[in-house]
Amino acid sequence: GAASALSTPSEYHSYSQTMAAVNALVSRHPGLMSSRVIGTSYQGRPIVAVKVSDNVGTDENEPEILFTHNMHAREHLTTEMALYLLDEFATEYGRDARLTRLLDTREVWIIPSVNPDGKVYDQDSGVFRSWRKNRQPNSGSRYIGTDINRNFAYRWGCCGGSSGSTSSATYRGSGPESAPETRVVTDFVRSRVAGGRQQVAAHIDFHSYSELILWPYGYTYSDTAPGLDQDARNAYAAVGQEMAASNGYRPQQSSDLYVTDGTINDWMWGSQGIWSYTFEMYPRSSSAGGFYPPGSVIDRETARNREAVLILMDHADCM
Ligand code: ING
Ligand code: ZN
Repeated sequence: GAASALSTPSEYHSYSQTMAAVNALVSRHPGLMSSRVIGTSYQGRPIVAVKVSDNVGTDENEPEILFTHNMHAREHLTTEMALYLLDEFATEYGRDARLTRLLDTREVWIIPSVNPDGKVYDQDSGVFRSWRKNRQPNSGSRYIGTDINRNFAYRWGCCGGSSGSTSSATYRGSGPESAPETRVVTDFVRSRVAGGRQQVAAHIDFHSYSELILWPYGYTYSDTAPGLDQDARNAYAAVGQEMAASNGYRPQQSSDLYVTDGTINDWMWGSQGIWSYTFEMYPRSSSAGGFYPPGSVIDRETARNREAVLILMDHADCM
């Protein structure tokens, strides 16, 4: 029945368990992984980025690939995706020839939780609350929170799919980058510019659910948007379809799903020139558990994206 398709909070790593698992992996693999606190959430929790590469202590002037997770509080499978990738890189480096080559020639950044306050609020009271936003109060309102994925500064609030109402789950915030968590991500990405060049070539923002691969722009249906000419559209679609062939997700431009402004994908592409995808993970529909599928699917549904991640890492040298 429907109840058996749902999970309990303890079936997923909590925020503190996630950080403990990350720290354990990093300390066991000091030549391959290092972590740094790139900023803090509204409530003061550390937001951590883990770098994975050979010679991890050196900025080697290799193409960089960024993976962001758990921007939306209730999308706990995406945090598990970060732990899966870290564990896979730690285990398979030096064993799997392709993965080893990719880590030797690229630098990977993983941010396991962009929204730690939201994750804690959703998970740590013993019952899931289906929370999406961060936990930042809004002045003059009793409603809490900004949708971080409507708070980015490229065409913020221009066009639709975000709300100006603090009670909405897609509240865009009082201004672009008004959420500290948005700012932590954008400051980090801007910090990767060296010699006038953005070193991050490619990015996936992991969400759930629907089993989709999305790419910019979200804010417009137009074929003639700045920065998105026909060649770029074709390249987005080609790599999107290649990744989708490996995981069975459905690939499409994000505005083909629905118009959204202020998303991370539009900012990454429109303002930084970074090839930026959203993965909407398992399940395909709410009947299989929605945001809270049973913990028994975690191994399968994270490993399902291994190939797609390696495909994007492979392409990053010509993006
Ligand atoms: N979905 C994404 C959202 O932020 C999305 C879908 C991402 C649409 C990027 C457009 C661009 O609404 C979830 N589940 O959060
Ligand atoms: Zn989401």
